[in-house]
Amino acid sequence: MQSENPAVAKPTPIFLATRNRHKTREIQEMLGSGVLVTDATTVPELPEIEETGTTFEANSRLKAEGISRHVPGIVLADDSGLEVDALSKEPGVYSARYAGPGCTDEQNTALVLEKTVGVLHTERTARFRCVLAVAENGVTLATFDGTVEGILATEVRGAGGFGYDPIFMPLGYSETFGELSSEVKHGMSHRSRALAQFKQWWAARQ
Ligand code: ITT
Repeated sequence: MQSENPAVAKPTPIFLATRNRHKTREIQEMLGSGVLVTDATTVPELPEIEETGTTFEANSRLKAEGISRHVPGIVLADDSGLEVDALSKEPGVYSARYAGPGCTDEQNTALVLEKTVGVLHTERTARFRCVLAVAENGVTLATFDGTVEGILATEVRGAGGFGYDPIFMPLGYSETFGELSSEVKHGMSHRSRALAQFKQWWAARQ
């Protein structure tokens, strides 16, 4: 029989107020094995939080506060999306449901490409934004934001990542996030930049 090794520390748990498993996977990868990220897909009885805000910050606070009323300890929420300058910063906070309620990533991506047909390369500037909110017992304790600038591709390229990754080329690259490795994405993404600030805040708190 194997005995437990007291030198091997148990991962610190953190609850992520999301049902988007891609966000959970990315945040778990970036926080590493010292942290165990659980999300709302593991607790079906948690309420659905309506994203009624018009900013990423407002929606991330709504999700963190709403879920932290039902989950002990601190809760992290991520509200994120793509802003396309040629579309007046759409899809923005509507990124997940741009092509309508219940739509797929592929339908959203196709709609952005359709609406930008004929837009010149120099006019195809875009960015991903992410706001992370951390809350406890229904109160937001802090928020952190991150952005990555880039150019919208004219076609879907690559099968990596999720969401709009196959049509977004970060500045300095001719490949999309769908083609680049997750290590490259995590080295510069909107989510990793917001998460770096959260990590500092969390370390100072512990
Ligand atoms: P939760 O509210 O449950 O967290 P959601 O997917 O509805 O999940 P958001 O309202 O924040 O979350 O919408 C985020 C959308 O923005 C996401 O579904 C993608 O379409 C897009 N998005 C965000 N981060 C992205 C990334 O790193 N790569 C590609 N697309 C991303």
